[in-house]
Amino acid sequence: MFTSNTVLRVAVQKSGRLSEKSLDIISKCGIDFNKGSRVLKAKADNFPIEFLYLRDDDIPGYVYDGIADIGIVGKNEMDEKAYPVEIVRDLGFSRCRLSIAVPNSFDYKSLADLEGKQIATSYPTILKSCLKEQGVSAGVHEISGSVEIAPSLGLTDAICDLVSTGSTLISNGLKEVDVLYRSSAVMITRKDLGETSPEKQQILDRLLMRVDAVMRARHYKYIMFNLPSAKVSEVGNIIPGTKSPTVTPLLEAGWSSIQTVVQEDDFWDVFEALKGIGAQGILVTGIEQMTL
Ligand code: PRT
Ligand code: ZN
Repeated sequence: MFTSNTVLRVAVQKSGRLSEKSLDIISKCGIDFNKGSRVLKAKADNFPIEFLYLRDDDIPGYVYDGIADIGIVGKNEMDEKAYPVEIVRDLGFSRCRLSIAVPNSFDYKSLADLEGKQIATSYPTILKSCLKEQGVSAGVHEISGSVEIAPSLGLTDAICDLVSTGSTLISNGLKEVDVLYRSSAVMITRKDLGETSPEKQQILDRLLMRVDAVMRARHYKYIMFNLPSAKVSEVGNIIPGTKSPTVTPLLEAGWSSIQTVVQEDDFWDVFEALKGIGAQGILVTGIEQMTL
């Protein structure tokens, strides 16, 4: 289908919290590549893309400079580096928040309580912009790792760090008191990709079509069950948005087999309601890709 030698260069994190899920979404798009050879770059076997394996901090800059055409990175890293790149998709994984945390003994009511105080963070750009927005003047200490130990060392009064479960804060005697910003993994590209290379844009569009199908499928389950045929007309009331489930008569008279998709969030309600109208043999599977 693609006859030219043009390839789309995709920057992904070499090793860390984003790596596995970034490559997983690409795999589910039917793109084959050697997952074992994460040296610096690797070409896909059946799709015109090439991977660059990088530290996440470098991904926004490489995309902006045009060394990579697209990248998968935390939105926090993109906003911290502040390169004018464009988000083409929010991929929704590796969700976390950038929060203010203070020692348990600190009586914190609002950001204004940090006026004149010192805050340690690895995200000075985002923190400074939040402080400025709220009109709070505080000292910002940039630290590249183990931010959570800064208060116990006597270095700062508070920290501003990424939080997902909150257990790191608790084990360091800190409490999360304000969420400044929420993040998830995003796919970014440089703004002029389509103008400078229509061929690369075409590859990206094709990739995005597959990514959308994979992301849509994540929210649905495929469900199969047997039901007394007299109850088939009730399925539409139980499964929202189901216009026409597939209904196949079973050999046993008076019974039908039903196949349809269900939103993951609704699954247990649907399950109970189906049991309630006599459904049997309910089978549920995940869906890899799904188009509208
Ligand atoms: O080596 P490289 O530079 O590529 O990786 P890195 O060590 O800088 O990043 P990495 O792999 O730790 O994180 C990559 C991205 O994952 C981040 O930029 C975020 O977008 C996202 N992410 C999601 C997180 C977390 N959750 C997270 N919990 N990044 C870091 N953390 C850290 C946080 O800094 C704190 O130290 O985990 C600790 C808190 O976790 P909880 O669960 O105890 O709250
Ligand atoms: Zn990093």
